[in-house]
Amino acid sequence: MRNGVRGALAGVVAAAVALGLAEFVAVFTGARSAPLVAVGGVVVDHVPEPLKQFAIDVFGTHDKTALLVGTVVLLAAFAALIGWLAVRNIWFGVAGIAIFGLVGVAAAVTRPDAGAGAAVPSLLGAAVAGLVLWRLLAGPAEPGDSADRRRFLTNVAVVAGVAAVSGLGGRWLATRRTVTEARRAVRLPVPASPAPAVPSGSDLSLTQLAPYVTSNRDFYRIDTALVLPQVDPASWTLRIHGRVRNPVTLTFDQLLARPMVERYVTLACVSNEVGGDLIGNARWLGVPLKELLEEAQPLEGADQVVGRSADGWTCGTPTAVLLDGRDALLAVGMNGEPLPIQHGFPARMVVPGLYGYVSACKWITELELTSFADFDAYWVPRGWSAQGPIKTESRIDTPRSRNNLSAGPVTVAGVAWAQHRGIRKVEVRVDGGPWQEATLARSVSIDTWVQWSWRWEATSGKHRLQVRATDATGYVQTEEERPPAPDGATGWHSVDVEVG
Ligand SMILES: Nc1nc2c(c(=O)[nH]1)N[C@H]1C(S)=C(S)[C@@H](COP(=O)(O)O)O[C@H]1N2
Ligand SMILES: [Mo]
Repeated sequence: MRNGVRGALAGVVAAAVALGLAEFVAVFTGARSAPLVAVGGVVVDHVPEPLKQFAIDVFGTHDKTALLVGTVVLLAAFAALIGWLAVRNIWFGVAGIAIFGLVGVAAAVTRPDAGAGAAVPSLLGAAVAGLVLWRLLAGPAEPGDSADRRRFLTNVAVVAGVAAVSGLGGRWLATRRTVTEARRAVRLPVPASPAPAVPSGSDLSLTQLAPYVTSNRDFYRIDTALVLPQVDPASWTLRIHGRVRNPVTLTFDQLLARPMVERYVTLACVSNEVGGDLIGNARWLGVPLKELLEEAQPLEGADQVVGRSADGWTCGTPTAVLLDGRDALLAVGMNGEPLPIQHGFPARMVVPGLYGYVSACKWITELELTSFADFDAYWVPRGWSAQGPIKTESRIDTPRSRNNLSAGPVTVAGVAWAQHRGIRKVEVRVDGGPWQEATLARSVSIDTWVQWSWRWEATSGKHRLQVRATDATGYVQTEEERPPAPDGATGWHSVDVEVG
């Protein structure tokens, strides 16, 4: 075996065992202290906006998996290079590993929620990797010495085995230490104010049309968390503090003991492109944020409520919006279940009419009253607006461009939304012709989206279908095409179809 190949192989297994052991140790020091997750977290927090949007566009909600896989591939390449250099001089190898170890340590200890042991996984991983590299490459290889070669490959296999066992073992232990059991044990109270019944006819039940109520399983997920925060309701508290007369701290039991409100609210992501699916409608159970804030008594000038999560993410919501009487909730239930872990268990905010990035804090642990002048929430320094009211939008769900259509009647249908204003009208046009009014289905309230449908007498050939909505304030959805940043995409959704 050539010395270069030998070095590269040694480098890769040394890196693998470092990551595997770190993964295992991180079960005890916190999932976000594992070097991959810590470095990935730093990348997520600092990646330039266009690159982030690109990742969301290409990988959708798999953007995080793509980041982790990409990091592993890059790391393997660097590890091979370090091993290759180490053959020339072992100190190159040691120095290379030390640098990677320090990067891991630096990332882990600077994460917002870093615990005392955050440096341990990277330190231990780097130490073992250094030792492994040194042992594997100790002594010059004899060209053509097959016993030596066999010994080397055996050692490589053993190290790879240790890497796999510790890494997979760590993963397995981590999945056993989730709050899944604690979540299952939660008994949600019966709402003092139940959600209105979904009127019949709200859901047209068409195959390609998004159902009126989105199931928890199908509900979109957007957040910066590379590993899901596991927040134990037994030790959870919500602290309402900052510019308040009367700071309040609530335990989960105290929260559940309060009278609860249940409401349908459609949540939407500001990153949603025109025609995109980062939107969903669920039945949320929770305590009105207005009541909690009024107990805390915001002081004069506290015009922003900052929601802060267990993993240090923040959003900033206008205090006035939370007090204006809309059904803004500190939610604990989603569609009749405790919040799924990925949707914020044990508690999150839900505010009708505002994009999620300014209002929907998951895994929430704090509400801090401050002002917009004094504090920028997570996405604001990254180029997004401090204010994020949801824009009036509409989408065509059926037909889709790949459908085989034949001439004659075709049902065109979709959803439209303008949360907390309500939808007054939806119109469709074909090939830039006159706008034709669609039929609106019923909906529970102005805080949810609404389905619409329109019967089209399709003629053969290629056609362009377009939709626009008018909200209850009379505002007509703009044709102007704008990207999601800084405060939500605009433009009309178009679908090009071919009728046979
Ligand atoms: N802790 C935390 N909460 C968060 C986010 C986040 O990154 N971290 N993202 C927000 C954004 S941008 C959106 S659109 C909604 C999405 O909520 P969902 O994942 O339950 O659909 O969560 C919001 N709450
Ligand atoms: Mo979002």
